[in-house]
Amino acid sequence: MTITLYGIGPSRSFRCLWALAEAGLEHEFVSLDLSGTGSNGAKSPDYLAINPQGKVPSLKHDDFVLTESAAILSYINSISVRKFIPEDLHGRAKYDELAFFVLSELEQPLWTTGKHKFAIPEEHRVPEVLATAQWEFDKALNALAKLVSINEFVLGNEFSFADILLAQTFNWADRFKFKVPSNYLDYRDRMYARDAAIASTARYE
Ligand SMILES: N[C@@H](CCC(=O)N[C@@H](CS)C(=O)NCC(=O)O)C(=O)O
Repeated sequence: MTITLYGIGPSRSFRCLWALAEAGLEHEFVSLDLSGTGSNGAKSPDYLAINPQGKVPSLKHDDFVLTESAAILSYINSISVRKFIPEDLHGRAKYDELAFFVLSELEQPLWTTGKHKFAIPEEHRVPEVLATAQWEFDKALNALAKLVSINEFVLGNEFSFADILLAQTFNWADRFKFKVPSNYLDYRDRMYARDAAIASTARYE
């Protein structure tokens, strides 16, 4: 069984690196250049055959290829002996709810900022949209506070992959200089102090 994760530094691919480390699954990490078209370029023909959008992360498990960070976390959980996503009906549903919320609501203002600052071609960037991003992020934070209360972990009393999704997104917001409440940053710090997170950070630093 060979697992390869394609990604780049502290991007969404960190979610998957971290999850692989929590699960103790051996893997190779291939660091890509996001705009490159040559070898190790995310826009090279070889990589586009794996991920037609030329995005990261992508996971290859023998011949099986999977994209989308949250789907990759679910897959890692499925092949891991230890489980990191609740298995009971309502626990799993609450995990999905939070995962979809992070991807469709919380991270969107961050991604909008990234796209309009550097990720999309200059002629398509709209600087005016940046001022709206913090407002949208605050709105999502208010919704998050109604959805879950974060104690030691975000779902119940155990670490789950929901903690990876949420802590990595808070970290992303902090790196992008968004205002993040201090209790959420404390939670991010606690999660990033886990052995698996520290070991995964060391993979790209
Ligand atoms: N929904 C995807 C988003 C993937 C994504 O947009 N990744 C960014 C890096 S974090 C990327 O590859 N950007 C390069 C590009 O848009 O060309 C996921 O969660 O995996």
